[in-house]
Amino acid sequence: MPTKIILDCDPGHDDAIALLLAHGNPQIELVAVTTVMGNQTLAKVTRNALSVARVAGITGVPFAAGCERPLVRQIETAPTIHGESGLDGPVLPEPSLELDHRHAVDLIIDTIMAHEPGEITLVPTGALTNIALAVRKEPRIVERVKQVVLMGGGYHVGNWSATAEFNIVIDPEAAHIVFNEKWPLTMIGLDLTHQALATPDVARRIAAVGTAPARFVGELLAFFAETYKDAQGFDYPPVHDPCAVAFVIDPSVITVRKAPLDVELAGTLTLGMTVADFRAPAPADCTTQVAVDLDHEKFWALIVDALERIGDPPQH
Ligand SMILES: [Ca+2]
Repeated sequence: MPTKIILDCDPGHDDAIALLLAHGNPQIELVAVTTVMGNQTLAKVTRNALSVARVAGITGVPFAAGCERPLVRQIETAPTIHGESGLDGPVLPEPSLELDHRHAVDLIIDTIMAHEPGEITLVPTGALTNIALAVRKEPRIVERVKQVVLMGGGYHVGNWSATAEFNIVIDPEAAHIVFNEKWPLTMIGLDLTHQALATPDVARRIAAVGTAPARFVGELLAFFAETYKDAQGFDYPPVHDPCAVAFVIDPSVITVRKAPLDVELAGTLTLGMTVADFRAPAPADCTTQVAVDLDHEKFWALIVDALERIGDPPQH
């Protein structure tokens, strides 16, 4: 039985690859895709999600737009990493799917409540604004989801500040809500995703797939490589978001460590820092864990496999 996931995202180069992986892998059933502002404005990332759906040939999955600003703070986007469109590099096809009429928060709640307890896994790969509001509007979702596997944070590095990661620091109050609910939560942070580097060998293997979606990913990675080199000094770009999907597909791709987690809301140097308490032993009631080590070969093999399975979808 495939695992049913809701992907809550802000595409975003790595979100786009996460969406392709979720669609192409047979162990994942994508039951909803929701968008949140972040890498770019809500309008841009929502359009990007629908464009990627067309590239991937995704049909029959509801897509809904969510929050256009953080809970408390002003919107902050990342054009230095993702460009003006949020998905610069490839030509983005005109979307062919219609957006669901519901707000993302309602689509998330409806989807979780319409399934059996333990059926839905939440995979947030952007700011946690939609998820936080969903929890506040319908608290019963906490006990109904199987687990939350999110890309965000980091237990010893930041990228948007010295100590904080972008998805968390742009809406730290939302992250605080999500990290403090008693659901099983895995934080796939920068400690892990900085191991998911798209090396030249990875680019060659993706190019060898030879399909339109694989070329699309190649163009995303080429743009991402340039901005990551210029803005963050990386030799090869870290491809964050698909790591969360890969963990849902095959937990052996990522080594995890149980630790209580919280989000700093008051620090002048540490706002939005995700603080992991590694003092042993972790308390018996601890429901959170952090990603530590990535199996680089297994991870990229999953991406290549998903692209091979997607093939060249008919365009309509
Ligand atoms: Ca993202």
